[in-house]
Amino acid sequence: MSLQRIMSTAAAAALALGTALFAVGAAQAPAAAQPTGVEQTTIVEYGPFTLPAAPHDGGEGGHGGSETSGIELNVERPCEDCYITGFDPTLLYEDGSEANVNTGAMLHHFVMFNASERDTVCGGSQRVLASGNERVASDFPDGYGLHVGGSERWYLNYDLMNHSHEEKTVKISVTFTHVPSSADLEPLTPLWLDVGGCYGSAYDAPEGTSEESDLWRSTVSGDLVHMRGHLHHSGHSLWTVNLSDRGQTLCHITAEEGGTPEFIDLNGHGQISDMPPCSGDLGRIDRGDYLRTTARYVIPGHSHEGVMGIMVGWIAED
Ligand SMILES: [Cu+2]
Repeated sequence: MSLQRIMSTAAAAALALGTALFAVGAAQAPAAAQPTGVEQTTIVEYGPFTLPAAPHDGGEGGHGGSETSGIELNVERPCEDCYITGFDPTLLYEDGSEANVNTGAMLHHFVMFNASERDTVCGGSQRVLASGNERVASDFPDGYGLHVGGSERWYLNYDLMNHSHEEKTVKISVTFTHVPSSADLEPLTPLWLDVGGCYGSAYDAPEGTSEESDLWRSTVSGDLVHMRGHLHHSGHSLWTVNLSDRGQTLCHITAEEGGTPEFIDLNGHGQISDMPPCSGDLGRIDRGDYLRTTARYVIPGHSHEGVMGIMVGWIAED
């Protein structure tokens, strides 16, 4: 395993801006001011991973890709005794250029686990954050952050694909923003809401329009402030409602496919290029509430094996 922290800098501009905003806030409304400290940006790279050349052409129902998956233990965290305030994942080639499906490489998905905390929904190691090839950035609302302790251990589960006929070497790169623990933010707890339930995220979606749902009875109370989703190719939309609160929609995300040329694969298919997160005051959740998460796929002409529908929320517990 080779991990590399490339950069850890306090951006001068952010420092100046943050200081100015705090000064204004303090002067106008001292009681409501939320000093967040100096926000730092740290890029952490995971890998490199070598992806074998695709074994055959994608033809009749074949994807023609090679798949590389695994687990890396004790991976680097962006900071210690801190709060993560946002993360922006991507996949890069060794030379630092963006690796996407137009040149063969696909970030099928990765999941970061914290072995020192228990997952609220399924038990086991806590699923902290994740992304698929849509590589959407998450920025938590002001005043909230994901707390990272001093000694916790993280590990990474990755699943990468290569559709080109050449071997590719890639690395997962995550740009984190974070502040020290002294910033005293409201800590966020991840809620991994998976239509596959707790025993496996992948399921087979039939031809045409289909929906798959899962129900979770909340074991926590608090304010939900951010949600992001993950679907595979032909995923149409994903949403979570609180059935115990008149079916209130907490977050509804419609996927975009092939929005920019990097997301058109070598077979000419558009892959998911955007899944805009929900952020802000998304709703209140009480212990015992039933949350239902639903994934909709619209697949013309054939079925898809091993698709996913995952909504990850972050809640500020009472
Ligand atoms: Cu996936």
